[in-house]
Amino acid sequence: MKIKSISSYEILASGGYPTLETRVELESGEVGVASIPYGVSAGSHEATVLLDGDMSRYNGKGMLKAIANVNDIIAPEIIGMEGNDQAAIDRKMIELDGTENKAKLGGNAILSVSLAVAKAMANHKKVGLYEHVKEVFEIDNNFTTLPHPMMVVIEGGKHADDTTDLQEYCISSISADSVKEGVRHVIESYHALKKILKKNNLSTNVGNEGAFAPNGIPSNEAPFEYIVEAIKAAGYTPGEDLAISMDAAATEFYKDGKYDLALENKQLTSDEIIAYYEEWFKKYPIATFEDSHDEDDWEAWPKMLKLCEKYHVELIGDDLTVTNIKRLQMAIDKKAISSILIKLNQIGTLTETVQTCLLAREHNMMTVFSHRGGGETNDTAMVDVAVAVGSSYIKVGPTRGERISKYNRLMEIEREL
Ligand code: 2PG
Ligand code: MG
Repeated sequence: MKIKSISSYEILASGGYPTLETRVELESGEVGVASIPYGVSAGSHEATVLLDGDMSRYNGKGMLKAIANVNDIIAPEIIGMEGNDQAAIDRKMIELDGTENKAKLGGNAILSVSLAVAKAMANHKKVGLYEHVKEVFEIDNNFTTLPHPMMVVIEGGKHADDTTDLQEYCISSISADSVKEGVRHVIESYHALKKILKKNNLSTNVGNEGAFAPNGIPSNEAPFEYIVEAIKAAGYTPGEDLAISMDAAATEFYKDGKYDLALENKQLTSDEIIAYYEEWFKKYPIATFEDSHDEDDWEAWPKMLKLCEKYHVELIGDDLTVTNIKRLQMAIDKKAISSILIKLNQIGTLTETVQTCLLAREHNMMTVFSHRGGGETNDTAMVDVAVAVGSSYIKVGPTRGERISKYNRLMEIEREL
C-alpha cells in the first residue's frame, strides 16, 4: 500500500514546549499519526533534536524547522513509496539527511515519519502496531512474555530541583505473572511510598516524570530505605516480588573527571564511585543499574560490570549506548554492560531501533524501553515496539497522562493477546 500524503505540525509536549506530530495517509485512506518525545538529560551521542533557536517563539524551542524538513524535504521523497517497506523508507531518510547523527533534517523529523508510516500500515492491516512491527521485521516472537513495569518512583538529578544527585529510583516487578498484576504491585508500593515520605517530613510533589521529587532529601541513599519500607508496607517482599532499579544518569554529574555528588559534597573518581555503589548493592534489593558512569568513561564501565555480576545486578547502558548499534557493539566488545535502554528518538528510525534490539538479543542482553524526561507525549508506540522485540521492561513514570498512557497501552495489549 503506497503512501499518499505526509504532513507535520507542532503540538505541546509534557514540559509545555512544542514537539512535532506527523500524519501519514496511505492510498487506502488509512492514517498513522506519531508524536515524538525528547529528553532533558539527553546523551551527547543521541540523534539531533532539531530546535528552531528562534528566540521570538517558545524561547527558541519551536519545532518549525523540523516540521518544514518533513513537509518540504522528506515528504516529496517518501510519498509514493510502499508503506510496508519500512527499511527502505528509513534508509531513504537516512540518506537524505546524510549526517552521522541526523543533524541536518533532525532525528525528531525523521522518526516522526518512520513511526507514522508503521502506524498507518498497522491500521491498514487492522493489526496492533506490535504485530505489524513483528511482521515487517520478521521478528521471531510468540508474545508469551510481555515487558513488565519499571516504574520511576523518586526522581532527582536534572528532572527535579534540590533533591538527589542520582536521577531515578524505580520499582520493578519481578514475580507478577501478568502485566496487570505487575502494574498493581508497583503502583501500590508507590502509594505506600507517599505516606512514608510524608512521615519523614518530605514533600510529595512530583517531578518531570510523575514520580516524587522530595526537596531536602538527606542523602542519595535515603530513597532506598523509603522504597524498601514502601514495598513491605504494600504487602510485597523486596527482592522477591519487587526490586529496585536505578538510573544514576551519571553523565549529568561528571565534572572535570570526577563524579560530583553535590548533595553530599563528595567528588569521586570512577573507581571511588564504584565502591560507593557497592555499599548499596550489599544492603538493598537492586536488580538493575543504569548509567552508573559518564557516557564516555569507557574504562570504568567494564569494572562496574564486574561488580554488577558479583551482585547479580544488570548494568544498563543509556547515554553510553543511545540505542545506536555501533555504540552497542562497542559496549559488547569492551564488556561494558549487560543490558541496554532503548529510546526510539535517540537513534531516529524504527528500523535502526529494531536492529539495535536484535543485536542485544543475539548477545542475551536485556532491553528496556524508556519514556523521555521533559518532552514526553501521549504517543504509545514505544510500548508496541517493546512488545514486538520481546523487551523485558518499560521504564515509565507512575502518574501524569503521558506516562500512564504507556502502562494502559501495555495492559491493553495484554488483554488482546
Ligand atoms: C533517562 C531518561 C528517561 P531523559 O535518562 O533514562 O527517564 O531521561 O529523557 O531526560 O534523558
Ligand atoms: Mg537514563
